[in-house]
Amino acid sequence: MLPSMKKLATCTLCEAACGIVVDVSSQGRVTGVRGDPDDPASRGYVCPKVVGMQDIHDDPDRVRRPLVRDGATFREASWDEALDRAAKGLRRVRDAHGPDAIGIYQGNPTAHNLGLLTVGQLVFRTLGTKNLFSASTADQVPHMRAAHELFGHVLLVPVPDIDRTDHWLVVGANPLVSNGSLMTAPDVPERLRAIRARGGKIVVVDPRRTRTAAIASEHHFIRPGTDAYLLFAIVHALFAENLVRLGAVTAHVAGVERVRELAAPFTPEAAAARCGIDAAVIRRLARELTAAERGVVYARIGTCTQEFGTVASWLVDVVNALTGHLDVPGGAMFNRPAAGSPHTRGTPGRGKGVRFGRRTSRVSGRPEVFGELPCACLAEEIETPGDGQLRALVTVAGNPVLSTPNGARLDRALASLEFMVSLDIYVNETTRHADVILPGLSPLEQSHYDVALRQLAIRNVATYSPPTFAPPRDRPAEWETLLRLAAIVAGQGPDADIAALDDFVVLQQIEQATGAPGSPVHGRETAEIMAALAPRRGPERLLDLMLRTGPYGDGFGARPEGLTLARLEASPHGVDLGPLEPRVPEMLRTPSGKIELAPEPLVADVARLRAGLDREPAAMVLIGRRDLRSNNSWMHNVELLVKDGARSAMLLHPDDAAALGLRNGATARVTSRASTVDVPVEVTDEIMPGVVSIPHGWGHDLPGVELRVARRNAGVNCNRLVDELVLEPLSGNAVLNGVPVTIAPA
Ligand SMILES: Nc1nc2c(c(=O)[nH]1)N[C@H]1C(S)=C(S)[C@@H](COP(=O)(O)OP(=O)(O)OC[C@H]3O[C@@H](n4cnc5c(=O)[nH]c(N)nc54)[C@H](O)[C@@H]3O)O[C@H]1N2
Ligand SMILES: Nc1nc2c(c(=O)[nH]1)N[C@H]1C(S)=C(S)[C@@H](COP(=O)(O)OP(=O)(O)OC[C@H]3O[C@@H](n4cnc5c(=O)[nH]c(N)nc54)[C@H](O)[C@@H]3O)O[C@H]1N2
Ligand code: SF4
Ligand SMILES: [Mo]
Repeated sequence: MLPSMKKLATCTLCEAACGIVVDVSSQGRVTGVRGDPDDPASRGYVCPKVVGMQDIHDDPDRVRRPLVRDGATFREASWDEALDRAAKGLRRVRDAHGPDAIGIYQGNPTAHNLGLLTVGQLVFRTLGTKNLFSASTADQVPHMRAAHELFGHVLLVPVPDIDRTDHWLVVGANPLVSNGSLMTAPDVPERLRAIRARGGKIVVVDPRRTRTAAIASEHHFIRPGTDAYLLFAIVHALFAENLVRLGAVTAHVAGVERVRELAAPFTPEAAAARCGIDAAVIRRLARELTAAERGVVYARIGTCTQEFGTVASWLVDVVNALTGHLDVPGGAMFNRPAAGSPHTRGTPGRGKGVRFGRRTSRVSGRPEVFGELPCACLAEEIETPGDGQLRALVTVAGNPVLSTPNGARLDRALASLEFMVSLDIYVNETTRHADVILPGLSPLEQSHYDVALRQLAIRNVATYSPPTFAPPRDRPAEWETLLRLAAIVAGQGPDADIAALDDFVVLQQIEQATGAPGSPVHGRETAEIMAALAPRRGPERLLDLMLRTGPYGDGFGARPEGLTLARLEASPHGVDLGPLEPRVPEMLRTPSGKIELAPEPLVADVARLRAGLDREPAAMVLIGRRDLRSNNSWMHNVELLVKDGARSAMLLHPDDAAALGLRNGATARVTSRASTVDVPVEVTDEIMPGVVSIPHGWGHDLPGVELRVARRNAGVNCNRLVDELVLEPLSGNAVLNGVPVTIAPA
């Protein structure tokens, strides 16, 4: 008998990427999952969701064999049969209607999956469709758009240096519960405690008194959707009171005068009337920010998934710049990711820029952003007949029926598709519509390096985790499944040479590196680099290439002390590459080589914001929320996390409850432009009057959903209420927060 073992891994369930120790019994079963005290970033911390790593692995409902549709239900099939059917279905649609008749929707776990993020992304391109959708347009695209305009690259989203700040203004985020977002910061509780312990201040601006607000020095209610007014008023006050200081970045900023002009109408008094925060408080927030030696503003979902999301995200960066907190310790800083990034390659300090809206969506003419169309347009693109209609869909690690606006409409639209393939590990609200489900692996059967989220970490850390368990022989990794699927779609038989395709994928990347003037391997022989990467394959080979050509890499011999995947393997707890360091101007990729504080497309949207100043706000609006023991839509099948039932009640202020005649526990009927839902009410003064909150990700009671635990605690899908027709114009992002609703007793 084998002895029991402890295996090091990374929790892939949220952005924090905590290091974990998995206890494995002699029978090969997981007996426990705990924090790894020697992980340089997470230092032993884990949150309650970590049980999901074990539970999902063991979950009897998890899809382990391919499923193919058989009338109204699914039956298990061999990989050969399922792949053949998937490929035939996609080919049929492509041959009849062209490659753009196939859509791809990628969900959030893609960002936590090494295979999907590396090989996967390159394979999707081979399907040749321009109809790409993802959860990003229900999430962070406004931040990316702003970062792109100001700093020249989508991944140059500044990260709050919370380990060194003494003044943290948190707007529309609840990091104590979400564990941080666009801010890879495991163990938020301890990091927040440390700010307070060193005499620092935390100020939270949120329509709800969240857990983060509760431990903050100060909390202000804000009317949903009005963050841009607050932030502009702070800018106004900074100029009016002569408090602007650009500090370290002074020589590199363009557009300051333009920002001053733009801020003119947004006096603290005018903003106060819209956002509900006193003018005197707004002025004080401005003064305190500039006075703080190490201060930073940080905003997330509440500020970006709303009507003025891109402008608000931009203004966060503007306030950080104007208060001298950009690119300095304790302020808003830029990561230097070990696995490389376009902003660690190419010509330092200057870039080409990207054009937006090179094409628009077919039905409602929404501009593309970063090559994608808004996920809110998915249903109309499927439903609307005509040239270019979407007739097939591939979903990858996504559950848009619960996650994207007007879920009920999308649900109907998916049912009307000619063909659908889902790469997923559950039969859920979305994948139940598929003709073929190709299962991925359990989180403990996959290796991990967080190619995406380490780019936004509050500390430069590089960690590689091998799989805890080798997947069963008959279960390929998702990148292999994708390569095979793409090969068969392209016309190769079921015995397509996956190894050759994998070689082809990496060769292209090597050629890019050897051809790039700034690269440490510039001018070297492709074959030499290829040989140095042997015998690795798939994601590991691409990762090794990225690490070795990255800013700390060994450059394949150019810097022998540098980082390689082998070195990470020899340091299983992770390699600490130190705190964030100032990077302006070297990281800038704007065509001007400046920080563009007043970029034209954002400036143009200020007129819309101004017009909003005089608008009568809706009497009642809906916002979302997150819960510590829930993760978007897909962890409600974990018994330990839902044992007290669904937590999707609607929070309602006592004054509103009294006016509406609704008592705690009563059922309310909530109506929006999109739909009507009935939802239980929780009366609480933690929510501001005129605002209700329902979390997303619930609503598991649809027919055909094979999630036994989740079905028992189905909850309500708040995205049935979210309007798919109202999008933030600059980013195409869904407006998830601030949705006008009317409420009555059910
Ligand atoms: N109203 C409202 N709506 C929201 C939000 C909100 O705040 N309010 N938040 C938005 C945000 S920020 C996000 S990120 C989106 C999330 O939107 P989605 O990404 O569409 O939804 P998830 O719930 O994350 O679904 C993840 C899916 O991936 C599957 N999965 C998990 N692991 C793997 C794997 O390794 N491989 C494969 N192939 N599949 C896997 C799960 O079974 C599940 O089907 O929701 C958005 N929707
Ligand atoms: N436990 C848990 N952790 C998660 C997730 C999860 O589902 N559960 N999801 C993960 C994902 S995909 C993401 S993107 C991150 C998100 O991370 P966060 O953004 O930190 O998460 P939220 O809890 O959605 O916080 C948004 C806050 O904005 C507030 N809000 C709503 N509207 C407005 C507004 O108009 N203005 C302002 N100022 N505030 C507003 C809400 O009340 C809420 O407190 O969390 C990640 N971590
Ligand atoms: S915070 Fe929780 S869910 Fe997120 S990585 Fe850490 S343990 Fe996993
Ligand atoms: Mo997200």
